[in-house]
Amino acid sequence: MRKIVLATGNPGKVREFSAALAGLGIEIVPQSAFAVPEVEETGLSFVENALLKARHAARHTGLPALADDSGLVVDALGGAPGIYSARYAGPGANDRANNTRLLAELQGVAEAQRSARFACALVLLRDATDPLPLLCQQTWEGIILSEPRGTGGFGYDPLFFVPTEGCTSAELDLARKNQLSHRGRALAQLAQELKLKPVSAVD
Ligand code: ITT
Repeated sequence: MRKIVLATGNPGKVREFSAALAGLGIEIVPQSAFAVPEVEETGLSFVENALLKARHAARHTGLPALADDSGLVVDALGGAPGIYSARYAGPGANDRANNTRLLAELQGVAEAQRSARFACALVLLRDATDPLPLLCQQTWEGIILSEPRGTGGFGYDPLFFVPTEGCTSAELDLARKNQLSHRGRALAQLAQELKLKPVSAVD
């Protein structure tokens, strides 16, 4: 079985990755199993940060590494919180504090102006010096509510209303969220590419 280190410290992402990649004959090992220290996310785009995380984990473990950098892009806020989504309410902020700040920033903004999207850049490096990373990027459109709904998912899910489903992403079960979401669709794209590649490509 091919072993890939998953370069994330976010348990919500680990759940989604594991479900989406089940059945591909890949063993996904979270970087916590190797005590990989966190890397500073100094990039100015999702893809740059995903590369930083994947390269860091590949270097530490000697394994192929998969990383996601993702975030919420809100039109009325000029694209914020964007690449700073995890730390919107300050360094080390938790989901509740980030959601509180988002609601405060959007106070008084009418529903028609509350459009937003989740974005995900997914990177797979075969090793730390891989010159040709596999890269998949996807977005997911929604509207930011004025109060949270639902208990599933993580991050901004309770505020992210998905018009096509008539509920927030925190009200979707994990399988449905993975079918629709930025990360789920980037993972499906990656899975497709991996199936087309010989096993040695990620060994
Ligand atoms: P790692 O860097 O260790 O992977 P992180 O949570 O810091 O974990 P990011 O830097 O990619 O990850 O920040 C992504 C943030 O964007 C995440 O913390 C959430 O606040 C938000 N986010 C991304 N995808 C989301 C989703 O599917 N549902 C809700 N919020 C999401």
